[in-house]
Amino acid sequence: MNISINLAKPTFYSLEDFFYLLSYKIILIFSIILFLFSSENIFALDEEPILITSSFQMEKVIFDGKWTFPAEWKASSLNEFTYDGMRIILRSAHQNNFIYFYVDVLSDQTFNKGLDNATICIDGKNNKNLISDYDDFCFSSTLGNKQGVVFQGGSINAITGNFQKIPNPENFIGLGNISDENNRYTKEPHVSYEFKIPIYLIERSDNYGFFLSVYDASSQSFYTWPYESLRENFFQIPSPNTWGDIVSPDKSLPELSLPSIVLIISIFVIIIVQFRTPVLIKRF
Ligand SMILES: [Ca+2]
Ligand SMILES: [Ca+2]
Ligand SMILES: [Ca+2]
Repeated sequence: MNISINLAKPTFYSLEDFFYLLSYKIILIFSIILFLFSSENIFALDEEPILITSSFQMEKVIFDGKWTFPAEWKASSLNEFTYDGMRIILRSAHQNNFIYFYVDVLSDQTFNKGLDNATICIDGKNNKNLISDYDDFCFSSTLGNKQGVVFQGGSINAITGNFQKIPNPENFIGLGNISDENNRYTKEPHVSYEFKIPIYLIERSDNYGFFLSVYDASSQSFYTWPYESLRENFFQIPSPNTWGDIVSPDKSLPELSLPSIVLIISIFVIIIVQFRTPVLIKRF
C-alpha cells in the first residue's frame, strides 16, 4: 500500500524569480515617481491654459487693428482678463500657417499714440526656460504705428530678458487702432490690436508658452497674463518660466505634451506589471 504524504513545499525563490521580483519593484517605484513628477507639472500651473481654436474664417480678417465687420473675429477662442479698472478680451485662432490674435482693450479709452501697446510672446517648444531661447518670440504693436516689431529670445542682453529686435518676418502683421461701432463688446471707442504670426517661427505644435502684456500710457500701467507674470517697463520681458500656456485642445496644431506622455506610459507600465503579478504567484 502506497502512502503518500503531502508535505508543504518551502517557499523557494530561484535567481530568475528574484530578479523578476526586483525588476517589478523597480519598475513600480519608477512609475510612481514619474507619475508624481508628471502630476506635479500638470497641477503646478497657476492659470488655466488658453485654448486656441482652429478656424476657417481667419483669412477673411481685415488687418486694420480693430473689429472691422460683425463676423470678423467671431470664429475664434474667447478669453477675458479683468484687472482693477481694466477689462481685456483676447480672441485667438489658427488657420494654415498662421496664428491670429485680437486684443480688445475695452477700458483703454485714452488714445496715447506711439505709447499704448500690446505685446504677445510665444515660447516655442514650451520649455519655459529661465533665460529665453531662440524659439521664443515677442510680437509688439503700438497704437499709431503702421507695423509691429518682433523680438527673439536667446540674446546675451539680460536687461531685456535676453530678447532682441529682429527684422520683421515675412507676412507678420501687428497693429493697433481705435475701435468703432462695429466692435462686438462696446460702442465706446477704445484701443484694440490685431496680430498675424507665422507658425514656422515657433514650429508647429499643439502647446506653446504664452505671455500677454498690454500697456495703457495714461495710467502708466502694464496689464499682463498670466496675472502673476509682471512687467515693469518696455525694456524688460518676464522670463518664459513665468509664462502660461496656449494649447490646441483638438490637436489640430499637433503633438502630446511631455507630462501627458510620461503619465500615459506610467499608467500602462503599472497596468502591465499588475497584470503579470498573478502569473508569478501561481508559480510558487
Ligand atoms: Ca480688423
Ligand atoms: Ca491709452
Ligand atoms: Ca522655447
